[in-house]
Amino acid sequence: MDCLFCKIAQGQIPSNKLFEDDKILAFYDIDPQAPVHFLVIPKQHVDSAAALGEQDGELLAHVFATIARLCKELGCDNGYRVVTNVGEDGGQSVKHLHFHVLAKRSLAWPPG
Ligand code: IU
Repeated sequence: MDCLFCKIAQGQIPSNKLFEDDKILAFYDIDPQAPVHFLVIPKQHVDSAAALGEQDGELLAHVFATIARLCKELGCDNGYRVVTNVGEDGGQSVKHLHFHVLAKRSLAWPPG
């Protein structure tokens, strides 16, 4: 499968890494929308959040615990936003599940 984020996860394409283990990778977004903007992806390919099931609970807990830890380490003490876009209307451009983490500015709601 020709998937950009699979290649990033496998180290075939370089990224600005924040954290990785055998299950997930966190790296800075190349087009940051906030002073802190990183992505967290599962290393194993998942198309989007629409493909997640009950069996993925442990992975998701690990993703969110890692996000909380990284945000603490980065000093995002005033809060942060976690977003995952799904499909065309959701604004998903890369078809590999990823969680955006945005912080260090006040974020508007609702999104555009
Ligand atoms: P989206 O939710 O699928 O639209 O988000 C994809 C993100 O991936 C977007 O914020 C891009 O800037 C980011 N990105 C990246 O970090 N590195 C890349 O090589 C590519 C996209 I292509």
